[in-house]
Amino acid sequence: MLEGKIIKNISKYYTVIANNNYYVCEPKGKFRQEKISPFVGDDVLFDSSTLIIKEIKPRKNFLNRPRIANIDYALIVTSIKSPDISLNLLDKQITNILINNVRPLICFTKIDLATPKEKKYLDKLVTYYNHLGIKTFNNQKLEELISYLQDKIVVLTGQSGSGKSSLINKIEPSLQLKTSEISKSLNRGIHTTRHTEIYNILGMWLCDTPGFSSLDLSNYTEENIRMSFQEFANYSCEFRDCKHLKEKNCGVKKAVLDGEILPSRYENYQQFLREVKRWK
Ligand SMILES: Nc1nc2c(ncn2[C@@H]2O[C@H](COP(=O)(O)OP(=O)(O)O)[C@@H](O)[C@H]2O)c(=O)[nH]1
Ligand SMILES: [Mg+2]
Ligand SMILES: [Zn+2]
Repeated sequence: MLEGKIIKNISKYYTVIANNNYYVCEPKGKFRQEKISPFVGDDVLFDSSTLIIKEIKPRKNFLNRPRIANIDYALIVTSIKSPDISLNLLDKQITNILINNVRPLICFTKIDLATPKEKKYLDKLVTYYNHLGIKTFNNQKLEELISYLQDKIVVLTGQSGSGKSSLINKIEPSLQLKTSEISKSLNRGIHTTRHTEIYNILGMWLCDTPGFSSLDLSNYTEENIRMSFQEFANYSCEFRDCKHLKEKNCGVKKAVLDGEILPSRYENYQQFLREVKRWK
């Protein structure tokens, strides 16, 4: 038996790296009966002669969208234009990532396509999210990103067409990952990347994933959502269990009016709560 890490998955085949060798394995049949499936990032025990994965080691953390386990950071790749920035999707990803005990980072892309006005707006966002404790980068100055991510396992997430594969190509051009132009009529990306794979480049473990256009929060609780809006904890409300909705003397609502909390953050919070409630 060998121990290794899954770095790639295409249908039922999992590529495991162990002692610098690659093994293309399949999971044992029993996993299927038990409704367990290995994730890219899983540390596994496998039989190197039959190439069957026998055991999945306990996970430090995992995400279901994209599917990945044992990661240090999730880098949310967000384009300013084409596709246009969606603060709703950005906040939703942050919420999803934080609830699953993964640390979010943001990498803004396509700043070259932004108008001066849009760049100003971006500066405001950068300041806000940095203040929140979420480090932000852009794909123009990659040195900063590369030094921050040394020895880390990082999954790239974000909608199709936001520039995930292009970012990895920029760091390691020899990979030549497939990228594609976004659809002009839909202003949306095409699902070019079809599988999840971790690349070991320049001292980082970067995981490219297929994009997605929607993310479902329905498995979470109202409390999960509330905790994921970490800046809200800086304000005090009259009621200790204030949901910051219709309550009187709510510090969060006051902070929104005072311009301390971004209106988009508060709107997204309300929307995510509605999404969670709808299914309860
Ligand atoms: N102008 C501009 N285009 C970019 C940038 N980053 C990526 N692209 C383009 O955006 C399209 C989608 O990129 P891709 O990497 O396939 O996105 P993915 O779906 O997130 O992997 C491609 O045509 C890229 O060339 C950028 O910073 N500026
Ligand atoms: Mg891609
Ligand atoms: Zn409140």
